[in-house]
Amino acid sequence: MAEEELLAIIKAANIPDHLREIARKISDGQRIGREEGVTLFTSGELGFLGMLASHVCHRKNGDNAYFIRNFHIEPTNICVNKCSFCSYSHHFSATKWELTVDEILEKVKSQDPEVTELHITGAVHPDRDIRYYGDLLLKIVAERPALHVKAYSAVELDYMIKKSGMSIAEGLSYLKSCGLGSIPGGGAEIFDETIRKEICGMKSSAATWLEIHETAHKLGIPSNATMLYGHLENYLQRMDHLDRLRQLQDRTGGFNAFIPLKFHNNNNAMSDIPEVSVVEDMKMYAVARLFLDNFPHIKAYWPAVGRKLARISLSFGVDDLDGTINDSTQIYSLAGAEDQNPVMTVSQMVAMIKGAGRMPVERDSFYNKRVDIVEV
Ligand code: V47
Ligand code: SF4
Repeated sequence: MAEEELLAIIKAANIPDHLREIARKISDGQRIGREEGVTLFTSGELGFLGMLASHVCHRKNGDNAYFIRNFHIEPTNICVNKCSFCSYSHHFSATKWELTVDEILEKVKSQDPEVTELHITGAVHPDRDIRYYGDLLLKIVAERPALHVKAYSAVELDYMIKKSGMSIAEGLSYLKSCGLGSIPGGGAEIFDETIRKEICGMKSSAATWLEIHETAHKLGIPSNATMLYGHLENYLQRMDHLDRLRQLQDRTGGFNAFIPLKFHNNNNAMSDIPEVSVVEDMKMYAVARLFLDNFPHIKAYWPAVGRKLARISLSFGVDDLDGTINDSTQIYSLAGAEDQNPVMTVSQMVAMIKGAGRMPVERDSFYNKRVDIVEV
């Protein structure tokens, strides 16, 4: 939709003046503030938010909706922390696992040669240090040199780097030299200190999470950012989280994608909290797209949100559906997400994106289009 068309709709639409003013700012490419974000959550109707977010999404990425051929490895669920929302760590899950290096390498070897990215994240194991994780990267890269390895959340990194006695910059440089390509967005949860203390008080602080990502960006290691929403936090706390990310991105430009993660309430210490509605999920995607004007991509992680909603999210500011995943991730299946065995073929991914009226683009880890995009 062209700017003039959007402006005409905004002018004609029967919307209150304060929302019209926010829409005008967005159409003009101006930044909106935290309070305006809260207003969008509280009084922006879903259709209105979808229209604005789709407009901004199109301005940034055209009709493109990205996916990647990837797979996940979760090395262990044995954790030094005890986050209340977690269904995955050995504290709550019925199973307890730690893969050996050989088992991890077996998973790498057995992947389709067309897969381009490996995502590694897991619990914070008390006995494993930075040399273990560095050696693991070296072995993976020796096995599959072309594979991009996006590995270790800031919380895992914080633990292994502190244990080694290195500074953050030294630890990250060492891991980069072993083959670390980028850092996933996990562990951000919610930055607001009061809520963070309540739901994951043992975890690395918000300041540490942000410092690790900022240092990584300065070392040329890109990363993603997440936010766990739909539990105890209020709208202002969500906006505070987005604002801290936007400020960091202004300084470094190192974030690729923002991924809102909906809280799932099965099998954890927060099971009494009901999950938020689909309307709330779509509002979250849209407000993220409208506020994070310096983030190139908003990702719907389909194993967390479900296939149907992932498709709908493409009309609420989302331009990335993550990937084919393969069946090894358990974080969401254990927390009650609909997909117990998350895997999608390229054909399914392409069909899903086309069904939403968007252009499927197979990307690499840096959002470059792969030349051999598969048409089905
Ligand atoms: O930090 C854990 C979340 C995250 C629950 O960077 C839960 O491309 C909802 O960060 N309900 C880890 N969420 C996963 C993650 C991620 C996933 C996909 C792609 C990328 C990326 C990153 O999972 C944790 C936490 O926020 N999580 N338990 C739960 N019960
Ligand atoms: Fe451990 Fe991560 Fe679960 Fe927290 S969310 S208990 S850090 S595995």
